Order: sequence, then structure tokens, then C-alpha cells
Amino acid sequence: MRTVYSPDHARHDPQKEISDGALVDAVEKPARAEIVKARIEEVGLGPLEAPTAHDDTLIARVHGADYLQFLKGFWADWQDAGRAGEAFPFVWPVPGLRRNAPPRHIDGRLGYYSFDAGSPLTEGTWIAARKGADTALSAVDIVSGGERAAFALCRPPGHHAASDFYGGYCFLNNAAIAAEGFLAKGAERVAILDVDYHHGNGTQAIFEDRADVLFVSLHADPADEFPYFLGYADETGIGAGEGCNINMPLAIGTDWLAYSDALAAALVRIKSSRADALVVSLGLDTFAKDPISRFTLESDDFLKMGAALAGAGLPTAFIMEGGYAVAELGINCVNVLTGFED
Ligand code: Q9C
Ligand code: ZN
Repeated sequence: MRTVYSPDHARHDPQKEISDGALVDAVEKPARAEIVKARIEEVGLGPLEAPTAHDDTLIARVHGADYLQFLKGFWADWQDAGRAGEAFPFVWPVPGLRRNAPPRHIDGRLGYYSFDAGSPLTEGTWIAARKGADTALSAVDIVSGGERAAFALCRPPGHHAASDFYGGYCFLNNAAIAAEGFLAKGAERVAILDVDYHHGNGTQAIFEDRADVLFVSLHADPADEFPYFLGYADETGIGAGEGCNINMPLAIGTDWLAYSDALAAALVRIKSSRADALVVSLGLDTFAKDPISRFTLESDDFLKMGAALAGAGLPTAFIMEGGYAVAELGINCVNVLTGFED
């Protein structure tokens, strides 16, 4: 399998994050992509290729123009405001406050365009995220060109980012951009299967009112886990998109036995959707030793996951999402990809 990778992911190199009420060492860090790259080379998965540059057309179908402008200009604005170091928002326009226009003040703008305080925004965030979108679109190009599958080794991840806000370590929604890429290449329908431990709230929000993109997500029950405020089973889509959003919340402690049942059900739904292409939001944070997550999948289970995904029989773009047990991340991620190929 061909992998798309850019060293520019490392321009997003946050030092600290706010988690569980404390400023702690960031877990979404460059070493994540590097260990996956090393494992790809070690097992000879296939070539590593630089992304090709894509213009903003498809990104602009997913994200608002003012949000993109905010991300692009943020570091200059932050410095103009006399700030230094990583940026964190701390006030949000929750229901009862107004979210009609972005405030002038930098802290107001940060809150307007985010949903959590856990996602450090740094000097290199925009360039890394923008190159990540190119990475995802290049994987789509490879698959549209006739390959059965390709892997976009994106960082930072994307599935928590909605059309006009960031959060959950995510800034641009690479999986949603990939889905738009398949549609632009002529797919009539695209399925997105999100196997990250956390619900892909951004991806759901982007497509929940559309019938051309089916979103299916397996994740920890949001009553117990981030992002808490989306990802419940009764969110089935809106308007034309009714029936095209499927959430499968799973209990804390879920193991491969229970997970594989849910995965099989998800794949049945995807196979019956008449989708022309599949985007997999590939999070590896379902792993037992993940430091921020509470499922119990083991490394060998990711081989089985890959084999199950191949059963969908669709041209597939794998888009890297979460997974924070860095030592085993390369093995676990590449296990999915080799399990798919075998
Ligand atoms: N105490 C992704 O996996 N912080 N994002 C959780 C846990 C947010 C994860 C804090 C986790 C976001 C792409
Ligand atoms: Zn996750």
C-alpha cells in the first residue's frame, strides 16, 4: 500500500495541553507520525510519497472561509496581541450567549472558533494542518487512480474539527476533505467509517444533513468520554441526511469481542449503502495501553480490524486520526493496513 507523508506534520509540535484540569505534556506530538513511518519502512508496506499540492477548493467545501482565514492568520494575530507561547481558548459562546460574529479580541476569536481548551494552537499549526489536507487528498488521488487503498499519514488529526471550529487536537477535517475529494472525482456516494476511540463529532456535523456521505462511527459512549456533547445513538441525520448518520457508542472497557460485533454491523450498513468509496478515520486509541482511552484492543486485534475493513470491498482511503500509545502506535497502525491487504 502506498503511504502519503510530509515531514511538515512536525511543524505542529505542541509542548503542553490542558487535560483533566492540569497543564500536562502534550500527547498529540510529532513522534506519533514518525513511529508509524518507521514501522512502514520496517515491514516494507510500500512507498512513502510526498503529498501533491491541492488548491483550497475542496477544503472550502468542508470549512468556512472565515474559519480558514482565522487559522491561517492566527499566529500573526497572536503575536500582534503581545502573546507568546501556545494558545488556549477559555470562553465559548454556549447557548445563551451570542455567536453571530467573531469578536475583535483575540481571546474572543479563539473561543468563537473552538470547542475545547485541550488543543494547543501553535506557530506551525496551520502549515502542518494544511499539508495534512494535501496528504489526505493525495491519498484520494492514488485510490481514484486505480489503487485499492492508500494511507494518508496525517498529523494533526482531523475528525473533531467541524466546519468552523477546532478541538480535540484537530484543526482541518482530513477525512471530510477526503470524502469531498472522492465526490469531486465522480463518486456518487461516499461512506466514512470512524474507528477512532472518540466520536468524530466534526465529521458528523459536516455531513449530518447530507445523503451523499454516510457517516458511521464506533466510539466510547460520549456520556462517559470526550467529546461528551455529540455521538449518541439517536443522532441519525437531519433532513435529507436522515438515516445517513450512524453512531455506535460502546461501553468503557470494550474488548475486541464486543468491538468486532459492532464493526461487523457497521460494515453491513456500509455495504448496503451503495457507496462508491470508503474513507476510514483510522484512530488507534482503542488500544488497551492507550494513555487517554479506555477500550482494551490488543495489537493483534488491529490485524483483524484491517481484514474486516477489506470485507467492505470498496476503494479505501485510510486517514490517520488519534492513538497515543506511541511505543506501539507503529505496530498497531500498520497492522490495520497489512490486515487489510492480506
Ligand atoms: N482526559 C483524537 O483522538 N482530551 N482526539 C481528552 C482526557 C481530548 C482526542 C482528555 C482528546 C481528544 C483525535
Ligand atoms: Zn481519538
